Amino acid sequence: MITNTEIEKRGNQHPNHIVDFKQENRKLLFTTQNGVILEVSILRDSVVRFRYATEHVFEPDFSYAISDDVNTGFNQLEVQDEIPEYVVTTNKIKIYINKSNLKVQITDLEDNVLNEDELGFHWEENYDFGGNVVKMSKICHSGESYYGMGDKASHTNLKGKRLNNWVTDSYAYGKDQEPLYKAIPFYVGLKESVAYGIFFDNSFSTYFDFANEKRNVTSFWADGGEMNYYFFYGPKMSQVVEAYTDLTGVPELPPLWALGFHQSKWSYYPERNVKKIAATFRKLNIPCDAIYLDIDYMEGFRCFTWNNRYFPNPKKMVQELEKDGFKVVTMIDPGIKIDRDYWVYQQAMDNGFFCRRADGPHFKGKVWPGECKFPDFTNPEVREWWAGLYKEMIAEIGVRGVWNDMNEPAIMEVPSKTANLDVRHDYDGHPCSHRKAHNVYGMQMVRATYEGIKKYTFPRRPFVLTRAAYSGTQRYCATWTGDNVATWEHLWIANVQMQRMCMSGYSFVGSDIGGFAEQPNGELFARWVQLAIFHPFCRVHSSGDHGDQEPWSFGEEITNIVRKYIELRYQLLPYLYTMFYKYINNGMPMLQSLVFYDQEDTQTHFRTDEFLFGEHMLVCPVQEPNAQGRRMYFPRGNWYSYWTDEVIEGGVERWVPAEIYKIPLYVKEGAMIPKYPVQQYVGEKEIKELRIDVYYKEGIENSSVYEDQQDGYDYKKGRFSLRKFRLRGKENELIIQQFKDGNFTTSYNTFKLNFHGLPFTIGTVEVDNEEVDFSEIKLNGNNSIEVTKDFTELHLIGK
Ligand code: NBV
Repeated sequence: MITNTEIEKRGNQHPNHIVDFKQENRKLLFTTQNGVILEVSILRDSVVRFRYATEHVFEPDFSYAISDDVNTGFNQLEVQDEIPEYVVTTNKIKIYINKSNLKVQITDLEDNVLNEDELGFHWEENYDFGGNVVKMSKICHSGESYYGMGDKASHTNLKGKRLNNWVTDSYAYGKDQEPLYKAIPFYVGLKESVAYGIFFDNSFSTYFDFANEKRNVTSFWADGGEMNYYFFYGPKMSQVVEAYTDLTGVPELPPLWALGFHQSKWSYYPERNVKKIAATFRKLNIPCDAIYLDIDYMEGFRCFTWNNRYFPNPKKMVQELEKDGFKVVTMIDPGIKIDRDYWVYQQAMDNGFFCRRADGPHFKGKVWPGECKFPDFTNPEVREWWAGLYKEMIAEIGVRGVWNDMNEPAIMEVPSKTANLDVRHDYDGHPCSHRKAHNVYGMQMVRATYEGIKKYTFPRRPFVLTRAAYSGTQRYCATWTGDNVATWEHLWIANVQMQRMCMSGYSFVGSDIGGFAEQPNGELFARWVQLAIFHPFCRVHSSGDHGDQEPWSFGEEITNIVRKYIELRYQLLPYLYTMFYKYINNGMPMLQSLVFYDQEDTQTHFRTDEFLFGEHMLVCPVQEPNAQGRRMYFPRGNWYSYWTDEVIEGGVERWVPAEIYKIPLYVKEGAMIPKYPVQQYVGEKEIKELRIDVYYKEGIENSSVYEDQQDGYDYKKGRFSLRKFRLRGKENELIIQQFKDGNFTTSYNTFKLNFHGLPFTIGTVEVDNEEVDFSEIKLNGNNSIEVTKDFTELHLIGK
């Protein structure tokens, strides 16, 4: 990688003084004497886009990252022409633009600096490829911290790191290895506990230096394209992440089964083996919703074909598995085997759908089937064709989900591991080379896949999984973190990657549980499951060239532990589904790093291990062998031990017990945690009663439960049930108010409320202001009651 200092030596150019200013509604255009134009667009009072042109010319404005449903609108926009700068004021921030050098400083309304240019925008002509290397440098203040950036396998706080976004097949990657599978050029800065964010929307290879090369400078640059970034002001991290998530979009609700436990391996075949695995889950009563077919189900690795020897009747197999509660998910890769007798190859050839090299011939690369050609998924016509290819697999055979692998694209036997940089792409009508399209190639493939699955699985909801991703890919699919390794270090990596992805707007994410490469021992496998049941996507996957990696592969003790945790995930499904609902409706990440949870407590700024699962559960995985416990930090507030109900006052680091069967797990006081009974798969049982664990608090706390049909789109027509609870505890009383929305009728009529930590003995219970008989509500000491789901106010009064 070239260093900043080297870059600076090589003929950097900088904007000089402003000679012209124009305002076009929400766009402000500042032109310098040497031909730089800075376009400042106000999207919201706290969201501003900065875009720079050189030689007076902007590129056509086009991005794959930005969602169609971005919220825009602001309350104020004023521009003052002062000396020595222009001052742009919104309802939330001020932007100072220096007239002599175009440098930008952003402050809050009290003039506290949020972010300021060091050199600011500068560029270097790229004589090899044309265009510019575009650069931005910002001042890094002492005590400033950085978070986000997708799947980086580094400490949660990125200060001191240099990172590269170039989507890469990174088999058996290690801690701090760069680059990895995703390109998410978005970070959250935290300066004096005030948060802002920067999203550098540029699909070329991008680099970020967080005070690595120079202690007081944070910079980012790209191999080409435009300096085009969005600035988000908090002051809370949650506001920054919400705004980024709003800009780049969210998925629709997944079918609930997609949040169950999934089992995968490279590869389960023939059919007999697939069925044996499925039957063992049921025999051992270990819940499971999906089983995956890796590349070996295909005929000679040809996508959209089946190997008839291994799978003589896929439709029948899929149906039988489905009856037993298993959904089948199949793999599809981008490489299409060069084979004149293969219909997919023929169609792509006939229609000119394959990518070409600069001088005209098709781009060829070796992957599993041997030599392949690669569809140009950045062409909308190609995407439509690709979506159509799924018809048979989904609509006829009944496969319920698809995972797109190798979509970086990964190419074998070449040092770059990917397509040649001169390969041409349509880029939705903005023709370019692979240098620009590489980071979005996988995203556009999985987008096409998503369109196909969505269409053919209708009226049910699609489930799609991708390995490669650029910002915005979260709109289409879940993702996993690629080929990890069965080591304790990778358990640590999985934990930070999930938190980081959630902070980067991409919550539907999981790791290969137990590790993809190499073989975990039982202890590592159990510890991994204990962590991963708290990850939004929960799947065991392994490379299969070593021992087995099913829940029962490590002896009875481990099987029992693993079963217990998978059961816990199934009990927590309504809580998890509600987390998903909040993610897509409020941009709330499903997992929260401690710094996100409480940015004002500086103790949290460098924590990596502990995280919040949803709003109310605190998890801290055990990440080393032979542990009987570990030290963990409790954020401020009071926390109940999930296992013993002991209450711990936060703001301290403590040693907590964590024998092999126990992960440190705590519940925030005041929380109401909804639970379903254990099921072997989603929908196995009709839910007759919703259990809610109520954790007493003196004071107020809000909780909610979102439910619907668990699949299909009726929820969009109002057939959902959203219950919001407001708990208010006093010394001798507990009041729970319920606010309902939506017109979905749940299958149960009652709640079973289990009380934790009630400080008084229940003397009277009132439902909607009327005292009820204890037999009616089945009062069980101080532990539980059963009440109608329709109450608006429940009142417990102590004796
Ligand atoms: O298709 C085989 C594997 C797959 O199991 C894994 O999950 C992917 O990340 N695939 C990579 C290709 C081979 C990797 C060595």
